[in-house]
Formats: sequence, C-alpha cells, structure tokens
Amino acid sequence: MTPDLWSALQAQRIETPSWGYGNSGTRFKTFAAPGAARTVYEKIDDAAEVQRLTGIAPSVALHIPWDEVEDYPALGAYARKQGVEIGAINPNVFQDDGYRLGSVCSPDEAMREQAIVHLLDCVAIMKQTGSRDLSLWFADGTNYAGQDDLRARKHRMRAALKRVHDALPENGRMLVEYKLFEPAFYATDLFDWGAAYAHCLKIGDKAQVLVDLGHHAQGVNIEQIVAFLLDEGRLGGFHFNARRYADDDLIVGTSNPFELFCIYAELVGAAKSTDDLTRQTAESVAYMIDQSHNIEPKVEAMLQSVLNCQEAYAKALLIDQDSLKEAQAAGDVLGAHRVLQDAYKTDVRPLLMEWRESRGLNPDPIAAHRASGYQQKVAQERGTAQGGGGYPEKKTAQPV
Ligand code: PSV
Ligand code: MN
Ligand code: MN
Repeated sequence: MTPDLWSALQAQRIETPSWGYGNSGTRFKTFAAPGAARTVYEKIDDAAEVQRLTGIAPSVALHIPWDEVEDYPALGAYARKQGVEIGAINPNVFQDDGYRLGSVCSPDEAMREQAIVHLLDCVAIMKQTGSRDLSLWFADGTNYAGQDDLRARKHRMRAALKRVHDALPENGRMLVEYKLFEPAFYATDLFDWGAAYAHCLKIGDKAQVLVDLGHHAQGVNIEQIVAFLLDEGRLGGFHFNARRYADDDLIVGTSNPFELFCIYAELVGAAKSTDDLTRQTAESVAYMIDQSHNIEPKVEAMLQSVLNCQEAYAKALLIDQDSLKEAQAAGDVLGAHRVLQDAYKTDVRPLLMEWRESRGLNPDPIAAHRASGYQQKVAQERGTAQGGGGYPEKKTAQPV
C-alpha cells in the first residue's frame, strides 16, 4: 500500500445521524427494537460504538428538537468523553401542526416567522456545540396545482435562507438539501439540485448544496451533479443512503454500490484538481449518513454503512488517474471505462483489514460488534421502547 493511499484512508470521515439509532419505521408500522436508543445520550453512546469499531466515524449529527437539551456545551463534553464530537445541526421545521401549508414558504406569515425563529435557534445551538454545518431540509411544497403561488413561495424560501445565512457563525455553513417529492406530491419548493444551487448562489458564500442520495428521480446521474457542484465550489456535503424506489433511507451502498463508487471517484478526482476552488471544495465536503432503520439492528446497520463508504472510497483511491486521462484524451471509450472498472472490481477488503490492524482496530468491525455483546447489553439496559426516538412522528403515522 502506498503512503498516499494509507494517509487518505486515515483522513476519511463519515458522520452518523442521531436519528438512525432510535426507533423509526414506515408510515405503516414502527417495529420497536430492543436496545434502540431513547435519548440523545444513548444515541451518542451508539455513535461512539460505531466510531470505536471503525475509527472513521468521529462525529454525530443532531436533530433539533428531537435531541434538544438544556446545556449543549455539557452535551458536547459528554460526547467527547465517549469519543465523538457533535457534528451538523439539523433543524426540524416539518412536524408542528402549523406547518400544514409549509414552514418558511407557508402563505401564513406567522408560521414562516415561527420556522425562521427555530432555524435561528439552531444557529445559536451550532455556536454552543462548535458545529460547522447547519443542515437544512424543508418538507415545504404543495399537493395540488393552484394551491399556492409558486413564485411567491420561491421568494419566501429565498428570504428565509438569507436571514439564516446572515446569522451563521464566522466559519459556519448552511447545507441546503433538496428532494424531488414527499411529503408534498405536486410541487416541492426545493425540488432539485438546480433550485438549491440557484438559491445558494444568490444567498452568499456560506450556502452550499447538500446531496442526499435518496432524493432524486430514478435514473438521475448523481455523480454528474456531484462533479458539477464540486467544480462550481458549491458542494457542501452528502447524506449517504441507498434507495430503490423513493427516499428509502436504507444502508449505504446496498443497492447502489457502483453509484457510490462513481461518486467517490468524482471526489477523489476533484481533490487532485489543479483548480483551487474545486480542490478546496472537495476538501471541505461533509460526509454524512442519513439513514433510518425499520427492521435492521441499528448499530450494526450503521456500521455496515460506514464500512461500505470506506470500501467505495478505497476503490476510488485505486483509480489509475494517469491511465484514465490518457485513455480519455485518446478517445478510448472502453479503455477509459475499464480503468474505472479495474479499480471498482478490486477486492479492497484485505487492504482495509490491514489498515485497521495498523490502527489497533479489529480487522472485522461487524464480527467484533457481534462478539462484543454491546447489542445484548443495551437491550438489557434500555429495554424495548415503543415508538420514536429517531423519527418519532414523521415516519410513525398509523396505516392509511
Ligand atoms: C426527509 O426526507 C429526510 O430524510 C431528509 O433527507 C432529511 O435530511 C432527514 O429527513 C432528516 O430531517
Ligand atoms: Mn437527508
Ligand atoms: Mn430523506
């Protein structure tokens, strides 16, 4: 293994989401899992278990108010004691009854203000937790043509984003997430990367686009979006997960391993770019998982996701960049493709085992987790909590 490859693996980071450790489900049923985290402290404990075993998941994203506490510096200290940091802050402007017609895009000015106040409260929390990123996802949209004025809603979104942007801390960023549909089924206010990007451009330098792998139409080339945003200096981060149909939030890389590899290939390429903006953008990307589990054991599922990201990244690092450029310049269509395939088809598992051993980690984190008794221990201590903890109401509605 070359020193470059070794240090790149050493520097890889994946942030796990607090909401992935609590009970969550579909709108038909939430299956209560023995040992599922019930509080933000237990979510941090689980995130710390993932970090202990993988060594590349040193932070956990919070969702407010699900993870609300009185004293954030104390929560940060608790997290650090367990071995992780508090990462991105995710506001929640989609669960209050008043948000029936939207939050920052609602036709009701009072609701817009309520949403903006919550977003600003979350900026204040970032300052206490030392978080760099505010991750913004809005459920705003409409269900029927004519329901609301689409241009007026765009203006309301712009005004809200601008206010929040201007309140961000010096080195803070807002990551603007888009999603094709759901819960709105006619129009979503931030419906695709172009809409998010256009807002970011007008709002300011601290606004960047967040790409959630589950938020696109079938067949969309996500790696091309990634390449475009990297080149424009506006790729802020990822929410990694896997999907087959809609926003399935499944374990990363399970149904889309080649897509995940191609995304990492773009990031590796951009990190080597001679263009300063592209390179710096690639270096600042926030790699986060956005996943929620209905039937899977939660910590093990998160481990699997982190490890799949590591494998995809390791493969992308193996791409022979010189041969790739040569084949591309020569117009060698399949030669160039085979350079990618060579890397993709390499079994990197032995290499990653070697890397883990060199860091004093168990070469097989999943087996180590299973053998550790962690799951049995938390099941005993925490019992089987009914209902939420992750997506307490959002994904736990009664069957329709
Ligand atoms: C809803 O689609 C969602 O899954 C978004 O991806 C957010 O990032 C996440 O919930 C947390 O609010
Ligand atoms: Mn997301
Ligand atoms: Mn989502």
